[in-house]
Amino acid sequence: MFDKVLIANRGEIALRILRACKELGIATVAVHSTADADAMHVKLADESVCIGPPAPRDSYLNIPSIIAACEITGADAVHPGYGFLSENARFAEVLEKHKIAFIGPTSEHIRTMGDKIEAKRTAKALGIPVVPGSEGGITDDVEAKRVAASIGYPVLVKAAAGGGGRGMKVARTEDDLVEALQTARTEAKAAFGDDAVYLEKYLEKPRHIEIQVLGDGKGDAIHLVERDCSLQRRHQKVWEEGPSPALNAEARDKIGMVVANAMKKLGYRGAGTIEFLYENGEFYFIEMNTRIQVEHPVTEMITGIDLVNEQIKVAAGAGLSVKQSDVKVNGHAIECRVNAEHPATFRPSPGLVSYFHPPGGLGVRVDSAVYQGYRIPPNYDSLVAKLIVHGRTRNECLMRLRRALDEFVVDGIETTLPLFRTLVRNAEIQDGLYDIHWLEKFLKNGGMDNPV
Ligand code: MV4
Repeated sequence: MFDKVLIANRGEIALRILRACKELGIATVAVHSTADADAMHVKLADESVCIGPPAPRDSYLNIPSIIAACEITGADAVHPGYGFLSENARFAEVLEKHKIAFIGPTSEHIRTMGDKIEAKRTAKALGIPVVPGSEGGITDDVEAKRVAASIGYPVLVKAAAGGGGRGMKVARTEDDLVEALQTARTEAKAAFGDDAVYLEKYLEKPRHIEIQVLGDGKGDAIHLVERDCSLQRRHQKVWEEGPSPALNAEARDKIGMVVANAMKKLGYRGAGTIEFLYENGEFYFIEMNTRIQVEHPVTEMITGIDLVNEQIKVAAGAGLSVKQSDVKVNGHAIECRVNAEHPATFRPSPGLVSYFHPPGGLGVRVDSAVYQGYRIPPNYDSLVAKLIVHGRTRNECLMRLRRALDEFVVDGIETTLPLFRTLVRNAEIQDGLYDIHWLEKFLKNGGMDNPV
């Protein structure tokens, strides 16, 4: 097992990783920017190193500074958390060269899944169902028209280097298509420095369902069922839950086994998420994330498995401590991402948290690095806390969530708590009847005109 882990992240995920290390008896090193000198992850770690100024590119994304922090402190492994360097293949490679373990998959698997065309080709070869579309990239308009005609309109032009919805264009007719290809290429070139695009059948009203996996890197892998992350705004997840209200046990087991078998064949190591669009009873692979995700506690609450603990164990070569038959769905969990933002306009609201009273009680988990008197810096994402609630049934979970939201007090800044108090009382949400467009339509139609 590792002696000392450096956590190349900040905020609640840095705390989450610290806690897993402490339970394994591993010493911890925090790194921080000058804006984060007072941050909770710095206070809770055994040691800390300042790695640069507030701008992420100069600190949390600065590979030489992080390697130097490892050398100075003698850390033998790095956990990247999510965001920042978590899916940077070069970072994983540089660590490998310095004989420092990267708590994540191989740089090769990160690189493959980072290219959406390569990822889709790989998924298909592994037996995972994919969205009908072009075999690889599209280089000319004639080829695009031929593919679009064969899969049928509407089609979606996507950037190979994309993700997070950037560089996507819908085409409903052949005339649209030529324009969509042009704009998608231009946008992709500007945003990612890569103008490669591909074509897919456009799914009109899917749900976003993702499957959690764990692999030992030696050919064993398991799935930990799904999370439904359909409630998003501008490609930012807002509310995640598991299991999905749209699946029955049979559909869950079927797709879960397909994914687990694919990860075995790939020899995948660590935690990963296979993202699908789900429409009319069919799953369509869109992307794979090769990191621990923000919403991982949903899975932890319904399976009782500590995902970060498993990530550390497999990175140390100790294998997984759970088998597929150990994975059972117990009840229901919902996560709300409470952000420092106006609940209707989503304008960021950093600043001093003058009062902070998180909820508690049975089935309530709050993952947060915020404390009363803490000043949320304007330089990073606006996550204040993840409120994760568990219940024996979805209904019990909803009732408990309503209670927990009413208990939660954050003063001094605006938060999205009123949005969640409104959502938890909404009939369609209560019935689980929502797709990826539900939240944006709700907001556009004045859903937050009278917040709770
Ligand atoms: C799609 C799609 C419809 N059809 N692909 C958006 C981000 C990227 N991860 C994939 N995305 C989508 N891909 C096909 N073939 C609709 C979306 C999409 C979406 C997906 C998941 C969650 C929210 C979304 C919001 C808008 C569009």
